[in-house]
Amino acid sequence: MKNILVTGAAGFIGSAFARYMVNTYPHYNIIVFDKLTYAGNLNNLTPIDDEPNYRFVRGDIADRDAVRRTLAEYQIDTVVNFAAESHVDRSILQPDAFIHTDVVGVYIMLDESKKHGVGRFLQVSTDEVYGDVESGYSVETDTFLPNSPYAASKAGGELMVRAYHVTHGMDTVITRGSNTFGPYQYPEKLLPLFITEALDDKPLPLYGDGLQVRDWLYVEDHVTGVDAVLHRGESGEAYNVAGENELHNIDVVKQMLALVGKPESLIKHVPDREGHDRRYAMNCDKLRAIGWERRYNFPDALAETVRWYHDNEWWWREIKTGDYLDYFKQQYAARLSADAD
Ligand code: NAD
Ligand code: TDX
Repeated sequence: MKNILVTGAAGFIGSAFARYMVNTYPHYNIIVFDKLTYAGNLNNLTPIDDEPNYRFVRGDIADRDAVRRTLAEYQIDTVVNFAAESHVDRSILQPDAFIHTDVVGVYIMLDESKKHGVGRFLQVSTDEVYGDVESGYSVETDTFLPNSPYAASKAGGELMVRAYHVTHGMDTVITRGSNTFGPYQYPEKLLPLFITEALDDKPLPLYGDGLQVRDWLYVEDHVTGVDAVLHRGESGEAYNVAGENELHNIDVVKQMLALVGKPESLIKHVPDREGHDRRYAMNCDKLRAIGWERRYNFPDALAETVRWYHDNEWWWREIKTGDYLDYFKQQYAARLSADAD
């Protein structure tokens, strides 16, 4: 590995991965390729702007010519694909972009990578491909049962990765991460949305009874999981990256409110998300077997995250304007004025 193309790395997890890789492996060149959709933000990459082993290229992973040119210009030998439409609620409102990026985009990246002779191709995927897990823990060989258009599009992308490995012998690996949180997360996901709304004393729209279970993983631990699979994962295999930290949504929100110093009366139960999965939970023994271990515990990581949003209003206030407000209105206006189901 020498020249690594990291797609989607102006977003939340990809930018954390790019910052980590640039600093951890000064002998690798890290080329970020990102379309800069609403979720892409160059402010996420300013900490590495001046590093000699970092470059940024603006482009769409579904744009064959742009992908081909970039692979050639930077003599790319390794691809890590974070690029995706990533928000379940948006996939319910408008699924088109999810098919474009999470299915077609993955296919174009694979096809051009094959033609260019890329070595390792790592696809970043999600626990949501397994669907609702009533009891027990998902293992990597479980059947896919995706329930949202987002989860279905991620599953489609993954299956194409598998096909290129089996059919064309490409060296592919896949990571399936659980619910990730930390600094620089776009304020549409549960924690950054609720932290920033709570800081402004606004009501927090908790879907349904709030008893859904998610497995919370700190972004820095997700990043080292991807690194472990990139360097030590077996070709053709998928690896779960889990927080092993299951919590009901309502308990996550209460812990967050205590840290922000705001009352629980801000919580407002609103009508549920359509097709809302009750629980995700994965076993990650396979990743541990290749030497990964988590370094962060949830209470400290949540406190650090709350502190970051408190100290970096400049980052999120700039985002919560314009198109963001249109989305917020579409997703929440009726919910916040309705009674919960
Ligand atoms: P994000 O929405 O914060 O960032 C996505 C990035 O991809 C943005 O920078 C955006 O500009 C870019 N992008 C979108 N479409 C593109 C295209 N067609 N071409 C090039 N760039 C494009 O997402 P995130 O939360 O950082 O998630 C990153 C990856 O991790 C995704 O693949 C997601 O499915 C996966 N994942 C996320 C979580 C989570 O909890 N956030 C958990 C597991 C897996
Ligand atoms: O306003 C809200 N109210 C609410 O109750 C929002 C935005 C969320 N929720 C609930 C829905 C979920 O049960 O909180 C939980 C977490 O929601 P999200 O932050 O939207 O995450 P989730 O739907 O679980 O998906 C996340 O984890 C898997 C990421 O967004 C995906 O990209 C990742 O693949």
